[in-house]
Parts: sequence; C-alpha cells; structure tokens
Amino acid sequence: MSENLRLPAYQALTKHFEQNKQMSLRQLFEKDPQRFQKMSLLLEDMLLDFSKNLITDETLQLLCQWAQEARLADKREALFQGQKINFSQHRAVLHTALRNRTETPIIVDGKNIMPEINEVLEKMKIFSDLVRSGMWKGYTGHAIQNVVNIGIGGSDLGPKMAVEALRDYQPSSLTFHFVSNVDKRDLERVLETCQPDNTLFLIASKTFTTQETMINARSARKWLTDALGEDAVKNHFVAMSTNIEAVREFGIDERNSFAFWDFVGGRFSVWGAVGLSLMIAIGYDNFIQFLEGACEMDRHFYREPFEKNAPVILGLLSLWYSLFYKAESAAVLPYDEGLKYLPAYLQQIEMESNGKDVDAQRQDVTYPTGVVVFGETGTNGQHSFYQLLHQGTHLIPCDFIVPINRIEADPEHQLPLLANALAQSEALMRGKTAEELRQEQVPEDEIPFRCFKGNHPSNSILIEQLTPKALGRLMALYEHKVFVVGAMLNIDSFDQWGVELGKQLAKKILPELQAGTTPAKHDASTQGQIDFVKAQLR
Ligand code: G6Q
Repeated sequence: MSENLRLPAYQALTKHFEQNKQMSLRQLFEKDPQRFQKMSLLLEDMLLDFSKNLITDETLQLLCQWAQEARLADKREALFQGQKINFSQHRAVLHTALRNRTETPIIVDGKNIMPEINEVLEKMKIFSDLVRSGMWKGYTGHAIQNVVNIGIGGSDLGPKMAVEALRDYQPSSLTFHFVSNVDKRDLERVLETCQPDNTLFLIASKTFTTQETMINARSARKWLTDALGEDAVKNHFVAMSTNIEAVREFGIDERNSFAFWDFVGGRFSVWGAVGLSLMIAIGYDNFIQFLEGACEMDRHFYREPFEKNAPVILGLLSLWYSLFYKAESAAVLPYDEGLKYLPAYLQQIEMESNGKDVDAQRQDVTYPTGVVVFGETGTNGQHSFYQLLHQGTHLIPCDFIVPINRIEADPEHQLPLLANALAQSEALMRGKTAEELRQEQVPEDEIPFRCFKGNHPSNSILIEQLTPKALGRLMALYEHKVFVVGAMLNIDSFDQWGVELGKQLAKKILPELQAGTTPAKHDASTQGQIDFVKAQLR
C-alpha cells in the first residue's frame, strides 16, 4: 500500500467516509445556506462550483490535511522547479515553462531554458504572421488556404481541441484540418477538400518516428509532389519536433522546423511548437493570451492554500470518489459545441497520465489509479447516456463545463443551452421523490420507474466566455488536477509505457502481413486472426 494511504489523515478520512457515506446532498444544502459560497471559487471570470459534491466541510478539511501530510506542496515545488519527476524516463516535466510569461528563469541541467523557448515562440510568430497575412506563398505563388496538422495523440488532441474551441477567433481565409489515424480515409477525407497549391502541412511529432504520422506525412508529401514536384516541399511542409535530424531526412528545411524538448510531454505540448496550428488559427496575440490564461492557473496552483486551490480541490475530489466510493469513471460534459473534442483531450490527459499499475517505488499498486473518462457535448449527451447518470447504478462524478457568452450568440439557442446545463446538475443532485411524483398525479404503478434517487455529484465550471485566455486557464486547471491525483497516488503521471507495447507488436505483425516473411510466434488467437486476414487480403 502506498505510504500516502497509511497517513493519519487518510485513516481519518476512512473513518469519516464510513460515518458519512449516506449523506444527502439535498439535506446538506437545506442545512447550510452558505454551502455554495463556501464550496465555490471565483478565478477571474471562471466560477468553479464544487458544492454539489458528496462532501461536508469536514471532508474537505480532511482531504486538504491528507494532501498536507502527503507533502503535496513539495511535489508541486518539484514540478515547477524542473526536478526529474518523470522518474521512469528521468525527465523534468516543464510544459509550465512554455507558458511562463514572467521574467523568472527556469533551469534544467544547469541551464536557463527560457531564452530557447522564447526564440521558438518568436519563430512561430513570424511564420504564423506570414501565413495569416497571405505572404507565405505556396510553390506556385498562391496564398495558403488550408492548414493540415498531421500528428497523433498528444501531437493532435490538444491543438485539434483548441482550434475547434476558438473557431470564433479565426480568419475566414483559412481552413484547419487534423489528420491522425493511419487509416487512409482520415487523410483522404481532408485532401478531397484541399488543393496542393494552397495547402500547408504541419507535421507534428515529438519523436518524428511515430508510424501513423510518418505514413500520413509521406502520403501527403506524395500527393503534393505528384502535383507540384519535389521542389514544392519547402513551401508546403513544416515540422514541429524534438528530432531535427529526422526532420531534415524527411526533406523539411531546418528553417521551417519548430523545436521543443524532452521536458515537454506529448500530451502537454500544445503550449509550444505543437500549438503552431493554433497560433496560425488565432494569431500570435491571442496565442499569448492562451498562454497567459494557463500561466495564471499555474500561479494559482502554485500559491493558493489547498482549500482555495482549484486544481487541488478537483484532484482531491476525484480521489475521494475513486478511493472511497470506488467510482471507476468520470464524465466531462461541455455545454459548447466548440468544446466537442474536450472529452477526447481530457481522456488522454487523465487516462494516459494516471492509468498506472506501479508506484514510485516500483511496487505494484494496491489501489485504483485513474478513472475512465468519457463525455459528450450537452445537449447531445442528454439524449443518449445521461439516462445512466440519472437512474443507473454507478456513481459517476460529472464535470459540467459551461461557457456563458459567445461572440454573436443567438439567445434563441444560447439560453436553452445554458438552461439545460444548469438543470442537469440540479436534477442529478436533487433527483425526484415518490412524494413529488404523487403531487404531480403520476399513476402509482409508474412511480418506481419515474423516481430519481438524485445525490449524484458534479462540479460546474462556468466561464464568462470561452476566450483564448479562458481556454488556457481551463486546460491548465485539468493538467494540474491530474498532477495532484498522480502525486497523491504516488505514481508517475508523465510517462506512457502502456502506449509502447502496442506500437512494438504492430511493428512485428506488419511484415507478417506483407508476403514472404517468416511468422513470429503468437498465441493461437492472434495467429488465427493473422491467418484469416492474410487469406482475405486482396
Ligand atoms: C503523449 C504521448 C503520445 C504521443 C503520441 C505521438 O503524451 O506521448 O500521445 O504524443 O504517441 O508521439 P509523437 O509526437 O512522438 O509522434
């Protein structure tokens, strides 16, 4: 068992849970008129309301005490100071440096990394200004109209989510596309809508060896050179990578490549070079606002006491449900179509970071780590899986994410959207009793089916408007929440060895599908499938 689960505050939490697990949210609200005031935080124009959680004042106090005893503050210090807290890869974790908008130097291996970071940012500015203004010309002299980001995982999900979220800030002269899957349909679907002479490809890959990305990049290159010739590559391809050697080998000019570093994990890389598509989309100034928002959240996380610290509270609540209530999943429910990729993005941030079965001491963990994250935009989700949230038997904590205003919102649409968001968290919390149904004259034999037990916990994050700054703040909030969970569970939140095994095995099977190679040894099922595929392949 992790030493954090042996701490006195954890023991106290265990006892507290046993005594209070039947608590009723309705009653807690009735008893304490100050509950909302006490259990919400205002961060600039973002309201985090965590009052609809299955907690009392004492729960919160014990959770924060547990974080103190587990020396969460020291771990946070280690993160910001660039200590090698990704211990399985012996790496610092410094995506926070990419958005460091202060003058403070950040030292890695004895060297201040800020000048290099700012240099890349400046290079991105020059390039994105050229593309946005139409001064960056394709090979035949056309301005760029289509920007295609080719990357997968962390080199796709962050920029894709943010570009979609900030669509209102983009010029109409540019269209943005994201290609990630090695399934050729993904690339074809995009290329069908593009012309070679006005299309710019951004190849985003930290390693520049990822199979899917390299195959897609090569096919895109062929599509371009078949139309315009080899010489056109320099006008139509740029790279974002830590592997300059491989970028050069691919034929991309070093002047058109944007660097980042090992201390930036893939899923945290949107704040630097991998965010190039976003910078082109929203412009340098807005991109800086995006960084500012995240930097503000970094400061908040670094400075605020635990009981007023949004990422700490979200992280501790998540642990409260997974360790005590044995919740195995969590729902992300954004009420903004622009945030349609947020659940997928958070799925990676949460599940790739904290789905680990070994702790920092290299021992198998004996407690649950990570939760299954899923979600869908409101109101679509309401008409599909919310049924299970309301009347199913699982405890699934929900996060409602609700931007209030948008540029040129139509109240005919916006107000019903907002009303639905507010109503759902209320309904999940309150439920509906048999007595209330009787008052509505519901037939007695239908009452059991139409009762809602309620008491379902949720957080609501209300945002004045989804500006670049607000989005940066929101993303950094979740990044730090995930850090808190990993730190408290004593696991490495920053590696992803689980992704590697599949990659290795796929490389082994590929030559077996190509004719004439000697098969490796497989289990009977895998071998049976390989044989079937080979027999069917045309
Ligand atoms: C993220 C992971 C992973 C990674 C992809 C793409 O933290 O490391 O999702 O981003 O596997 O890797 P490359 O950027 O190296 O192509």
